Amino acid sequence: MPDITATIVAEATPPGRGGLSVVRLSGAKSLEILHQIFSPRTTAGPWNSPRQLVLGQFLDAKGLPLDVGLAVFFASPASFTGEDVVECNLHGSPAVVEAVKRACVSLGARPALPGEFSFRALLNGRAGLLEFEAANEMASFETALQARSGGIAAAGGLRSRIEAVRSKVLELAAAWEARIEFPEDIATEKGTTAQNELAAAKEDVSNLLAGSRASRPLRRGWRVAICGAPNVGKSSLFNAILQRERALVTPHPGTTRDILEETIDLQGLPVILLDTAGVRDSDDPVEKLGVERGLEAARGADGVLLLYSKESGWRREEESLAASLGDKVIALVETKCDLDSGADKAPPPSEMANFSISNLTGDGLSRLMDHVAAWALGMLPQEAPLLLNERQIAALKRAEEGFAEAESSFSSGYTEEVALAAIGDAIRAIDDLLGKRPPEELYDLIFSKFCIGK
Ligand SMILES: Nc1nc2c(ncn2[C@@H]2O[C@H](COP(=O)(O)OP(=O)(O)OP(=O)(O)O)[C@@H](O)[C@H]2O)c(=O)[nH]1
Ligand SMILES: [Mg+2]
Repeated sequence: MPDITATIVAEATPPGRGGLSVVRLSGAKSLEILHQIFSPRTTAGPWNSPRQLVLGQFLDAKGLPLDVGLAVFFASPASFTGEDVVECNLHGSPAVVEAVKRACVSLGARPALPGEFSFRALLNGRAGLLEFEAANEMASFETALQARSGGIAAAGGLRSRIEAVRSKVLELAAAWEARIEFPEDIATEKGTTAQNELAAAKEDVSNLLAGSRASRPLRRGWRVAICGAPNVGKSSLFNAILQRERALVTPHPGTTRDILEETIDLQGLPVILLDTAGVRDSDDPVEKLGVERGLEAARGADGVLLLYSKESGWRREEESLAASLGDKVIALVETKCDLDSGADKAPPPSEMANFSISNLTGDGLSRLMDHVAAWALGMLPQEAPLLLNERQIAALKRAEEGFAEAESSFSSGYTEEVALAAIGDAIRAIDDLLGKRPPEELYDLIFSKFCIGK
C-alpha cells in the first residue's frame, strides 16, 4: 500500500500531444508547491476562492518560465481525493508536462502510483469502490450506451441495490441470532417471513447477474459477419459501412481471403463487422482455407448478414448457405440494386427480413443499419442494461450461492445456525463487492491495476 501522507503528482490526461494536458497534485503540500511553480497574472490572492481557474505562468524549480496556462485549487475536503488538490492546465506537450512534474518532485511531491488518486478518494469517503471502478473502466468504453450502462451513474444504481439487499439480510441474520439465543421468547414465530426475505434477496442478486449476462454483448460488441457467395459485394458493403476503402474490392470472384474485422459505433452500440471470403467450392487451397475460416467466423458471430446480388438472384448457393447458418442470419441483403436484373431471377424466402441495397449509390444502407441496430438492442435486457466486471460478477455469484445454500438448509430442516453460516458467506461476498475490506488489500487487488493519474 502506498504511503498516503505524501503529496503526489501525476498527469491526469493521457500521454502525448493534445490541446491540453493536466498535471494533478494531491496532498498537504499541494498549494505550497503551486505557489512556487506558478506565478498568477493577477496578484490579488486568487487562492482565497478555491475552484476558480487562475491564469498565469508555470515555472520550473529555478523559476524559469515553462508555459502559460491555468491553475485551479480545490481545498480539502471538497476535492476529488478529499485532500488539497491542485490541477495545472498546460498546453498539451509531453515536454512541458515532464518539466512541471519534475519541478513538483523537486519541491517535495512524489510521483503518484497507479490509481493512487482514486485510492485516496476512496479512503476519504469521496465515493464507493464501485464508482471508482466504473470511472476507471469508462476509459475503455467506445459508445455512449456503454458509458451509461457501465459508468459512474450505473455504479451508483448497482451500489444502492446491493446495499438494500445487504441491510435487509443483516436485519434478518440479527433476528435469527436473537432467536437462537432466546428461543423461548420468540419460539412461536415462524420462519416463513424470513424465508421469503431470503428468497427475495437471492432473487435480487440473481436478477443483477442475469441482467449483466444479457448485457455482455454491450461490453464486447456484437459480432456481425458479412457472408455470401463470391462477388456479391461483401467487401463493398464492409467499406460502405466503414466509409473508407478498408477491404480490397475487385471484379474477380474470390478476392477476399482473410477475415477483416472493424468495430463501429452503431447508434451507440459497439458492433464488430467481419468481412469474409465468398463461399464456393474451390480447388485453390488458399481460397479453400479462406472459405472455411469465413464460415467458422460466421457461425461464431452473433449475427450474419447474408448477401446475394440482384444480378444473379437467389440461387442454390444462397439456399444452402442460409440453411447452414440457420438462425444466425439477421437479414438477407440483395446488393447491386442499382443494376437491372435482366431475366427473371428467383426471389429469396419471403419470411426473412429482406433488404435491397446498392453499395455504389448507398441506397438502402441506412435502413439496413437501422435493422442491425434494432436487432442488437433487442438482445439487451428490457430494463437498463448493466455492465459488471469479472470481479463484481464473481462476488455476486458467491452471494447468490450463499443465499441458495441458506435457503436449502432451511427447507431441508437444518438448524438456523447452518443457515446463518451460509448467509454470513453471502454477506462477506457482498462486502467484498462493495469494497468493505482493509485498505491495503483494496489497493493491491484493485487500484494498483488502474492507470497512473487516475
Ligand atoms: N453496381 C454495383 N456493383 C457492385 C455493388 N457492390 C459491389 N459491386 C461490384 O461487385 C464486384 C465485387 O465486389 P466485392 O465487394 O469485391 O465483392 P465480394 O463479395 O467481397 O467478393 P469476394 O471477396 O470475391 O467474395 C466489384 O466489382 C464491385 O465494384 C453494388 O451495389 N452495385
Ligand atoms: Mg470481398
